[in-house]
Amino acid sequence: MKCRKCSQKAVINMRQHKLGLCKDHFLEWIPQQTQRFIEKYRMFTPEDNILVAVSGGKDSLALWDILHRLEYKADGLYIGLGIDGGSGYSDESLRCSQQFAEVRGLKLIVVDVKERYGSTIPELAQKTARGRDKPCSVCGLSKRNIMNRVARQQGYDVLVTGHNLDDEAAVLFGNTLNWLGGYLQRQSPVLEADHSGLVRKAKPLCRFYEREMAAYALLRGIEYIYEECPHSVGAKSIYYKELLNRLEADRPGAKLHFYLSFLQAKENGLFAPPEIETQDLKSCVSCGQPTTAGELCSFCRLVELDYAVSR
Ligand code: Q46
Ligand code: ZN
Ligand code: ZN
Repeated sequence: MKCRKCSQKAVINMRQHKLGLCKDHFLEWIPQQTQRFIEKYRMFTPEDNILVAVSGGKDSLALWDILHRLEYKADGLYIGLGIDGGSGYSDESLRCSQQFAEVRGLKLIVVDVKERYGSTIPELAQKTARGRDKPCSVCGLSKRNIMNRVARQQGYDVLVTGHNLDDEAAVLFGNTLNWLGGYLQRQSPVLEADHSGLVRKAKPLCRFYEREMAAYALLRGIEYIYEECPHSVGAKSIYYKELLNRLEADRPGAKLHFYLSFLQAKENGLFAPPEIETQDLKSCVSCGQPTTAGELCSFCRLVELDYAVSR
């Protein structure tokens, strides 16, 4: 297969676009497309201060690299979860993130959950009924709270994450299987801050396939952590990704079509407003982020509980 632009040997064939590209043209195409998505969904502008949520994986580091190449003002935020899993997962992901930032002279903010809140994510999860078997819900809740807090406190205009099309299509699939109206309503390439405690969020890679991001990271020589978090084993999202990959193998472009036609349907008003009206939300007395019940949000309740236990 030849590159469509220069007829040299293609390094990637993107069947959904019927497009093959050589290394140089592929590495040019990705930032061009990203810029197109940033503008199309009005994610941010060159004046904005951007905070990139960095995990040390290929997607978040590729995203930071692309934004840097596009000359956006983008700092990184790494959250140390304290997950070891026998392989030192968190240590290795921190090392990849720090090395990436150092080589490019970029600013990386590091928040270590144990240092800041007294317990690692697996330890916090042990203190809740639903987190005992799997720490993912506690982990997700904690990451969201910390990302918002850092972005707001340090004056960032937007928080960006490296979710790719495979991630978005798998979430969409799960939400559709269960017809979760509120979640479907909120799933979007850009999410406005609809509460004073929140920061606006954007996903500039949401239209790239995972394999395109892997190819980009590899061809750019980005050193990232290959291993997935040990707690992701058996996650529903992985099962949904496998199902969608089977569909994609038979019908190239099916995943992209699923996601884009969802966005279109939403624009056409298919989904009802969120189940929880934002005016019903209160502000957490501790961190200021939205909460539906009580004075403290779920995250602050969790870490308060932890302080109480460790005192
Ligand atoms: S990091 Fe955290 Fe994921 Fe690991 S514990 Fe679960 S949620 S799987 S993105
Ligand atoms: Zn070429
Ligand atoms: Zn709170």
